[in-house]
Amino acid sequence: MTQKQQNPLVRLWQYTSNYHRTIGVASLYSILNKIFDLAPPLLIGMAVDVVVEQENSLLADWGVTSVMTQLLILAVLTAVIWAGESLFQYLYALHWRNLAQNIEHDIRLDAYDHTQRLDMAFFEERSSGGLMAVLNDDVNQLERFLDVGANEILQLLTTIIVIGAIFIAIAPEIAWMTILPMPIIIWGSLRFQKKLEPRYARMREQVGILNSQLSNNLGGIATIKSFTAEAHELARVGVESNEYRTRNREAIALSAAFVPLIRMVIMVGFIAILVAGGRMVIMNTLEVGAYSVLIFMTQRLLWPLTRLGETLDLYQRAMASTSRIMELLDTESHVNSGDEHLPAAEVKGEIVLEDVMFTYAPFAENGHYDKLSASGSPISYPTIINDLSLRIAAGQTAAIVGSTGAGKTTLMKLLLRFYDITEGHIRLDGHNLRDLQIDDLRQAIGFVSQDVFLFHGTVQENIAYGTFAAPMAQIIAAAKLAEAHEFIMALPHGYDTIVGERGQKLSGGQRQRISLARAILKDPPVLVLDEATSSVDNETEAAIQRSLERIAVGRTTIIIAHRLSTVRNADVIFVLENGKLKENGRHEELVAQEGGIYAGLWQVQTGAAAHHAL
Ligand code: DGT
Ligand code: MG
Repeated sequence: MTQKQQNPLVRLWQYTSNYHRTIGVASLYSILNKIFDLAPPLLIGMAVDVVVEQENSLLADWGVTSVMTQLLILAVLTAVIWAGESLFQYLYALHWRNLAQNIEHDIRLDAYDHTQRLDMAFFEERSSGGLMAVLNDDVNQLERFLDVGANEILQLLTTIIVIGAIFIAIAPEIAWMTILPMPIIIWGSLRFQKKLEPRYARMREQVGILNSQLSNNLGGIATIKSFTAEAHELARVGVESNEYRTRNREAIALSAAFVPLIRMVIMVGFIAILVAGGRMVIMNTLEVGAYSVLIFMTQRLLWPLTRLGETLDLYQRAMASTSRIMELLDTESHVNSGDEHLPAAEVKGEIVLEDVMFTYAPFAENGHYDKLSASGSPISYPTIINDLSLRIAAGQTAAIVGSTGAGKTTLMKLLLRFYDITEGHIRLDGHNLRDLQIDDLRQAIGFVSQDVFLFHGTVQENIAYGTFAAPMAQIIAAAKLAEAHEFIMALPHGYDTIVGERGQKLSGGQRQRISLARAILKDPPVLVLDEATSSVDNETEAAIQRSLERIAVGRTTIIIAHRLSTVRNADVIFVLENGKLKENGRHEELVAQEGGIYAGLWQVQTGAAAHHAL
């Protein structure tokens, strides 16, 4: 909590503790480059001094009387200074840019890894577009700042200090004329930036909205096409894009005025020096050479100061980005791993639920979700699993049936600890799930999800996902058991066929079989099949059924299915209704129950009910 309120710059500094040395070195190069960069006006001053004063010049005072030698010294000095400037420019660019890349890389990996370990509930609350904006745009923003912004701030400070010092040394009487506008400019820039900041914030917010809309639309492209909603979607994107343009325009109106205004303020200082300095030269209280230095130096102030707005902007954005990245890194999971180690090889597979209650509550930063709505009325989140107790013995094949929305998938998500139950206990081989190391638990369970997700890549890579190093022979064996081998061989490149994003080049049933093969290859002690054969034809399903009987040997298998023919051979069937366990037993027992839910479903599915109705 306290960390969140911390200054983002401080957070960034702490975060980059590995790089403090490099930052120091890079800063030194930036400062040295600037000092060398500011030397040429001094050289011009000295050159004027040499040609005007000749034998009475400054260099002559130092013992070099010959004008030609004086010029030669200036030439050598110039060469050295320019070479130094170039060298340090190369070095600071090299250091800052590599630093930016390294820090960007670290933060990106850190933020991604932290994010992928956050609770499932977190992802329900946040749009993937919004998370992408942090993981991508904000990380890049930070890189841009480190790449150029940090250097510019350092060099600007160096410029102001060096020029101030030179002015005070050369002509203290009029130095204030240039120095005086400086605080005004900096104060003005900060004010300007403050005004600009909310406009930029509104602009960035709109970018996020626009991004999520675009990615959502691309994801739902088939729906858009089938409803011929292209014009509708274009209009919706148009509205958001137009809003973005408007917000940008508001920011531009202000930001475009910045450089012209700064120039006007500097102009005042410049004219003052021009006139007052010129008067001093005429009155012989100022050398011509010194006068030239003052004039040229004032010029040198202009450019970095006009960039002040941009630099501050870069800084502001980087800090806002840092805040968002740090906020993400500060987000804590509530589903945390236990300590008990239980290797998958030692799991027998007994699953026991005792009085389990569960509610999907929104993800809350502090672990306390809103119990009151904005208007103050209590929010009640529906109970999804209601006082459920059941036992699946090790090695059994259990089935869970029930109407849609009954909580079957939810139960499996609880088994995987995607969410934590609100009351009761779930045990695997007698271990409370909360006590187990989460990776151990998930490694022990093979989960074929209801919504299959395939990664962009080859069929082979998708089957080997999670096992990764599996030999080809095992991959093929798993594919054969999942009735996938045949269709895979018929694909243009067999196992090397690219499945496309989310596996869109395959049919629904093909995707299901690949995800089944993936779970078979994992060879887990507990196998969960959530509607794993809902999209395949009856014949293929029967074939998979036969393989499953072999696969189910020696492991606990949980099958969720609407098609009851799939589950009739299960050792035990649980009938779930609104999160409550209504019936349980073997198929024959349940069918025999007069007026039972299962018996009713069975009748509907086998067509017996149709006859009754007639
Ligand atoms: P199905 O697959 O249609 O046969 O239905 P089930 O039995 O698998 O239902 P399930 O467990 O997916 O959903 C039960 C209830 O929980 C339903 O009212 C929707 C809600 N629900 C499911 N998944 C989530 C989730 O991820 N977040 C929230 N907030 N609610 C969810
Ligand atoms: Mg489900």
